[in-house]
Amino acid sequence: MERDNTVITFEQHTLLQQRRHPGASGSFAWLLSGITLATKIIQAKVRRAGLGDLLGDAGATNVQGETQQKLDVFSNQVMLHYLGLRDSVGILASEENEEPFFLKQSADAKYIVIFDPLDGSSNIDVNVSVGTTFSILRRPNDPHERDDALDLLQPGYKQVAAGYVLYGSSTMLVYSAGDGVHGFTLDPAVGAYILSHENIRMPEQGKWYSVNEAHVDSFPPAYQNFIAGLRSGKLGKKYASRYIGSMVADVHRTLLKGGVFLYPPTADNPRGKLRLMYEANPIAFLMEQAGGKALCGRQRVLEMQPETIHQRTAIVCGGRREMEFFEQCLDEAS
Ligand code: AHM
Ligand code: MG
Repeated sequence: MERDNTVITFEQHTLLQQRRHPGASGSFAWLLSGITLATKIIQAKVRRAGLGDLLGDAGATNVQGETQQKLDVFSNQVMLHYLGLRDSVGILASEENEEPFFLKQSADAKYIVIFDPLDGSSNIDVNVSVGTTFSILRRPNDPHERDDALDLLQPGYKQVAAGYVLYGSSTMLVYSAGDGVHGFTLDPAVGAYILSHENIRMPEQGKWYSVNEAHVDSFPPAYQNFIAGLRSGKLGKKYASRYIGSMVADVHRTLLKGGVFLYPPTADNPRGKLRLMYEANPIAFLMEQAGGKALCGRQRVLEMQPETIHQRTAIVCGGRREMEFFEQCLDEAS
């Protein structure tokens, strides 16, 4: 068969990557198939969001005190179900559940998956893009060496793999297992995620910053100066703003087109709004793998030691030039 006519599916791609790791059992690829299956089911539901009785809140609040949308509840159940069926998944944790699920203790159950099943779901009612984020960690193979709580609370640099699925004008899975960032677009005719963006590299400099500017008065001075500097042309061009308010969509644009995405500390959220373990960590992992950076103040997001699974963090992530300028603003404000 001619190379030009072939397509590479996500499954083929991960199996090829696995072959580079001697001794890989295939259980990791099987785990990933739980994510692809669950997100295909979620996207099918999201695509029908204006039909039937899928819109609106489910009449409950989640652990963050936020109203749960019907699609949040559905997406969470789907992720828990299909990942829970994988023998290699020992622990699952979700934005929608206060406590993690400690599922299995067998030697095979060596992975932890932490996810936000439907980030940005308050946007669903107005047909704006939403996404699923996930972070995969490893626990010791030997059940006697395990400590469930400690195994769960690992810093982001220990992620084995991470990614997101964006339910946008097309459905796209963006993923890294530490060998670069690769994007797969769901071909609805085939029902498979097809490699469409191999080895994504962030532009060193973009032209947009992405932040909820309504809170700018309560940002710390370094963040205020950073945004003012981008707007006034300190990096050689005057930046424009783009903010959807749906993290996966804002990050996806930043990853492909460059620029910077940030959610600084604010008066309402002094530690930032986004959740470290299932929002900031997957994003930071992808940004770094694509040649960018992700910081919480001066600290690398991936080096932050989590204290709880639902802890929040501030984040600034983007291309090399913008991030250098952010660090300069931190120096000048101190
Ligand atoms: P969610 O997990 O409740 O959906 O909230 C997270 C969302 C992100 O997608 C987005 O970046 C952020 O909240 C937007 O917050 P704000 O409306 O304060 O700008
Ligand atoms: Mg979320």
